[in-house]
Amino acid sequence: MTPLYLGLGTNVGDKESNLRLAVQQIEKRIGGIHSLSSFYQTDPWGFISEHTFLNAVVHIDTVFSPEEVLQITQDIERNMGRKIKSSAGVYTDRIIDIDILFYGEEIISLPYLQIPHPLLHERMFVLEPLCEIAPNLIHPTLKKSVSEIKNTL
Ligand code: PH2
Ligand code: MG
Ligand code: MG
Repeated sequence: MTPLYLGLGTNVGDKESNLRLAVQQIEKRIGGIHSLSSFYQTDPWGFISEHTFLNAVVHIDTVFSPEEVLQITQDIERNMGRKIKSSAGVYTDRIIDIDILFYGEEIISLPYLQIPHPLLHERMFVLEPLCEIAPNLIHPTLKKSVSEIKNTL
């Protein structure tokens, strides 16, 4: 079993239901929920939209590989009705986005999969919920705890 941290975000539809449904699907398909943060209302980061976000972070213990987790999270996104994926840093409104933040202490740098998430240290909408459930977690490449990273942002 490997500790897996996923970041969840939604900014259209019934956002609270979207997060709850995503968590339910994650539990069913990826592994038991170790902890779930509160839901945080946040302003769109990196793009302009009239729709605010609801963000959360979940810690799961999983038997699946990082690639398998990616396949499953993308399948959950598609099943929940996400049609357009953001690409090349151009973001769009979404029903649900599930991002892999950490997979144990693994460092993966593939064109389609980067772990730890390459932007998590710049995003308060990730660090705030992450700090709520895992303040002492060490970022495997920055070698700092999540709370240290948050406090210097
Ligand atoms: N996700 C993004 C880009 N901007 N802003 C907020 N507040 N929350 C998000 O989840 C988010 C974002 C890319 O996936
Ligand atoms: Mg994202
Ligand atoms: Mg994503």
